[in-house]
Amino acid sequence: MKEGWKFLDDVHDINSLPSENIPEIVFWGKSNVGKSSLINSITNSTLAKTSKIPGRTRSLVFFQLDKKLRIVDFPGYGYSKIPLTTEYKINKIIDQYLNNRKCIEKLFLLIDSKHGFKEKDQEIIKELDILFKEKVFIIFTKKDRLRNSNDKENLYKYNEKASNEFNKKFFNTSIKEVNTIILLKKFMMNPLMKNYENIK
Ligand SMILES: Nc1nc2c(ncn2[C@@H]2O[C@H](COP(=O)(O)OP(=O)(O)O)[C@@H](O)[C@H]2O)c(=O)[nH]1
Ligand SMILES: [Mg+2]
Repeated sequence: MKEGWKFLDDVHDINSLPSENIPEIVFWGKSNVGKSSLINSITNSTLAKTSKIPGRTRSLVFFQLDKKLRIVDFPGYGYSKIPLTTEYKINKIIDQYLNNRKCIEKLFLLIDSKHGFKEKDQEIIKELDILFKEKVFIIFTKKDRLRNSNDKENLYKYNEKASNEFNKKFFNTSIKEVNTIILLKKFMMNPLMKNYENIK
């Protein structure tokens, strides 16, 4: 069944953010880690622009499900070919959004299953942890790309690091493995279901 996910806005300027009356789930991570692909899988759509070329999202892109929930596709980091002035602008808008936005319900930090945590990822986890604590979750992406037992063993180590060192709940996902998407989607939608039951 098709759900009512729609493109809402593409925000380049902190003064143009949508109203704060709907909970927002942020998808963040390195350029090319699979943010937009995962958003498309979850929303069962092609709303988010995916790319083989990293560094394409340079704004906060909002998608909305009815008047219930939003997804925010964040600009990826770690792509060196972005001009410094552009990078400065992006960092400023991210900083202001994270520090002031009141309707952030969850933050998903995406990590490539094969490559694990890079230095910048770890810095970001620590910063997010201070601001958002238990609202932060780690999502390992592209697990279909793990070829051998060594790769799989490494993912297991990254999973342990997520739980034990960072104290974060995690999900192992692949857009090619629908069960991993369903699990994540359920987790996102659960609070909505609870509200719905309360209303009934
Ligand atoms: N094999 C595989 N490729 C993926 C997966 N998710 C994303 N990709 C590919 O990774 C590249 C970057 O994806 P994209 O969603 O644009 O990353 P973003 O920059 O984080 O938004 C694209 O070529 C995708 O097709 C996955 O689960 N499995
Ligand atoms: Mg993207």
